[in-house]
Amino acid sequence: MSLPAEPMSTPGAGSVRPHVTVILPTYNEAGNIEDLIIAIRHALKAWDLELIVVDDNSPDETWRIAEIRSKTTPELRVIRRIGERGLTSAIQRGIRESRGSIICWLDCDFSQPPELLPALVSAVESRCDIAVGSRYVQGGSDSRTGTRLRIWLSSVITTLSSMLLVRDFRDHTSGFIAARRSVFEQISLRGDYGEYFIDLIFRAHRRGFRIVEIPYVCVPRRSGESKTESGMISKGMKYLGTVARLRWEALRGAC
Ligand SMILES: Nc1nc2c(ncn2[C@@H]2O[C@H](COP(=O)(O)OP(=O)(O)O)[C@@H](O)[C@H]2O)c(=O)[nH]1
Ligand SMILES: [Mg+2]
Repeated sequence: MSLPAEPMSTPGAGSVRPHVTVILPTYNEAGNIEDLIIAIRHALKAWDLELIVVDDNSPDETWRIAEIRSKTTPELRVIRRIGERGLTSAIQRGIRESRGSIICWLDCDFSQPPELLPALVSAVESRCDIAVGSRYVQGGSDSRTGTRLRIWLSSVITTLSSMLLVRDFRDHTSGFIAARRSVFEQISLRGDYGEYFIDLIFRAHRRGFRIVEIPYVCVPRRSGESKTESGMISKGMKYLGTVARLRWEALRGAC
């Protein structure tokens, strides 16, 4: 995978390229996107920042709100994908378009607090290659009230991933991350939806990247609806299939 090579620049050092890129994958986040952009800019005001919204032509016109905001926000770019859908490919597109030395992304619904971004970015600057916002290490939790099925599936997937893939890692479906650009020069995201995260963490671990988890409290989304709740069984099966496939690939020495 070819990404433009990028030496680590220092924050605020007048670097030509931004130091930190935050990718915002959106589908029907009209009620959240503007406040989220404001909150991220505020949280990361000490860093040279690039924001990339990747929206899949949302019917609620999230892309339009972001485009209007971009006219007064030079660090914000909006990619509106027409005829293409999918969380994984949206993030991968953002990675491809990014220029930062550190690349981050998070859910665009305020369930993952933008206030944690400085801690994730600082961890990557000082002590690891990948920092993950985690609900399942001490100090973290998930206060969302999902359906029983969702909670059960999530705990099965997390437990199996820790048993079969990366033992000392907990939040295999986090989706809240900051990582060095070099990680994505070696690994491109695979999958359709949240299972890409299980795949990314396992392959990064196998390649020797240092990964740390930083606790956060996941809260209910501020506005709009979850995309995971629809088609939960088929999504859950894909997650479990990913765990099985990675274990199998590892046994064969194929990943
Ligand atoms: N671009 C894009 N973003 C998506 C798609 N599906 C979900 N998202 C975004 O991915 C993030 C996670 O989705 P969300 O509905 O919050 O899932 P949940 O947290 O598991 O309930 C949110 O920012 C969504 O707007 C998609 O097909 N395309
Ligand atoms: Mg969410």
